[in-house]
Amino acid sequence: MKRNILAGLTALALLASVPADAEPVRAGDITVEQAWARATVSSAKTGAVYLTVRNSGTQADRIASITAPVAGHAMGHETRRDGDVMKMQEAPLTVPPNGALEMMPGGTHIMLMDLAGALKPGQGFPLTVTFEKAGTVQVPVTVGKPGAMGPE
Ligand SMILES: [Cu+2]
Repeated sequence: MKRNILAGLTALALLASVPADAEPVRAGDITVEQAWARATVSSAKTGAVYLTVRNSGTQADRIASITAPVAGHAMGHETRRDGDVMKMQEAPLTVPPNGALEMMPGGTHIMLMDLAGALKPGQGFPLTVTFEKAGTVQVPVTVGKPGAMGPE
């Protein structure tokens, strides 16, 4: 009996270490899908996560906080063209009612600050996202290639 429990726990641990394959995560009216990050070089202190949040409710919701074990802190960012230069600045992550917030390279994204180490292609990590209304969800993030333009 004890053996079986141990075997079960081992299987669970193995499952947890495999990057989850883009299963949508739901909380209330909110669905989070396709969370991915770009690979980074080891000297990089920042990285970007992209995901899509769908809201089936009649009220807007907003991401209040984001944490990840691979980063010191994380925040919403948007990329804007300023003349010939692309600049990033902090931005609210609002999900419109009966709509979606779609993050993508060159647009809105989640900036990971103070990375503990390089994000390697194929690696996975959990992102904890707290919505003002829907509450907290844990979203599996898969790391794509450097410069990837979408989830693989
Ligand atoms: Cu950014």
